[in-house]
Amino acid sequence: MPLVQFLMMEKEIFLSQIYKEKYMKEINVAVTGGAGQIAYSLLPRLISGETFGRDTKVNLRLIEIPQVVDKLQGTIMELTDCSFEQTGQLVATSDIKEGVKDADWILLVGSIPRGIVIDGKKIEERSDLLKINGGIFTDQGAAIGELAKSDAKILVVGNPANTNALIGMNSANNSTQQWFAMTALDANRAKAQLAEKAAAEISSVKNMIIWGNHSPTMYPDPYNATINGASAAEVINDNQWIEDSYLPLVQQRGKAVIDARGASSAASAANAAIDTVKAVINPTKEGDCFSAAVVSDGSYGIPKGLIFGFPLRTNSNGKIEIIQGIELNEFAQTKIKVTTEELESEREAVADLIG
Ligand code: NAX
Repeated sequence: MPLVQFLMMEKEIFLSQIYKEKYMKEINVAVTGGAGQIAYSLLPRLISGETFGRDTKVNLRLIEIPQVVDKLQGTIMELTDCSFEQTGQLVATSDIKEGVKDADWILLVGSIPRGIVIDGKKIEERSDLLKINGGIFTDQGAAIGELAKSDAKILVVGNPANTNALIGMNSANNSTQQWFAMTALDANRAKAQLAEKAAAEISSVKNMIIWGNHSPTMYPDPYNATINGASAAEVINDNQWIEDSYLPLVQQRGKAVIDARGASSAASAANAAIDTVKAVINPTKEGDCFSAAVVSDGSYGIPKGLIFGFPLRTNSNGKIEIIQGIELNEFAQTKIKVTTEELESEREAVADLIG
């Protein structure tokens, strides 16, 4: 290589290093379940500049259970080999306190799946699952409340996501931090079905609201979703399809993916987590909303304190608001009642964990 070209390259590397050190913001992001399949798709996108911006260096803490934590060294090698300019420190730990200390964002992806055998018993019942994961989320919540930043944002992906978030938030007991449970995958699935049925571009589907629980009782609202500005249900004009095909398809999509792939949704789940983070940190465009479950303040008659899927927007000051004034027809009200009752019964099942 000619000397001049070599010197120019060296100069560029030197300048980009100076730029990085001088001007880049730095944030700390913690992810539990770091060795799991969702994390494998999620982690590179958190440190590539795509999610938090090209001017933000991301220090990533990967948290796993002690039996698995060594595997994270392989993940760290791969993340290092991506060679992203936005990558800061990469740490693997099984100590939740070390992981969440001074964290700006915490993605709680890890949880115990249905069907696992614990002490000779196969965990199938939702109530058992709630209790087992509840134990995890009390400890994680307490560590977050005490050690993460006062304006930390916490996104719960691990199922049962809403009630795990409820337990974590109550344990954290830190009112300036903000907890979310993920329903963006449900929203993306619903948008895709509506666009396909209407033979419309996916970009024309807006205002997709997932009401309630991230479970088969969720209500992916086709009346308030819009296609090119008009109600999706009106554009599609086929109530039978909405009731008999669309709703069950979206509500049962997770199971359909498992049946087809032999494993649960991972790339699309990771994508939805990235979508949620971006939606929280960037102002929401006029006429649109994003979907996530947050603590109910009583809006739409939902009992206070439940972690419930609402239509949300991020305002220009970065504040997250529940969008008010959405019309709910009788059909919607019946569906929302079912998912509310399910969340209330989940809250009842973990009453001893939320004080
Ligand atoms: P995997 O089983 O591949 O990975 C989970 C990882 O979490 C494992 O490596 C496990 O060791 C780790 N883990 C368990 N307990 C932990 C703890 N206390 N601290 C730290 N790590 C812990 O599952 P994956 O496919 O990645 O799914 C993760 C979770 O996402 C599951 O609960 C799954 O049900 C849930 N999902 C939630 C979705 C949503 O829309 N909210 C959709 C996709 C997914 O089903």
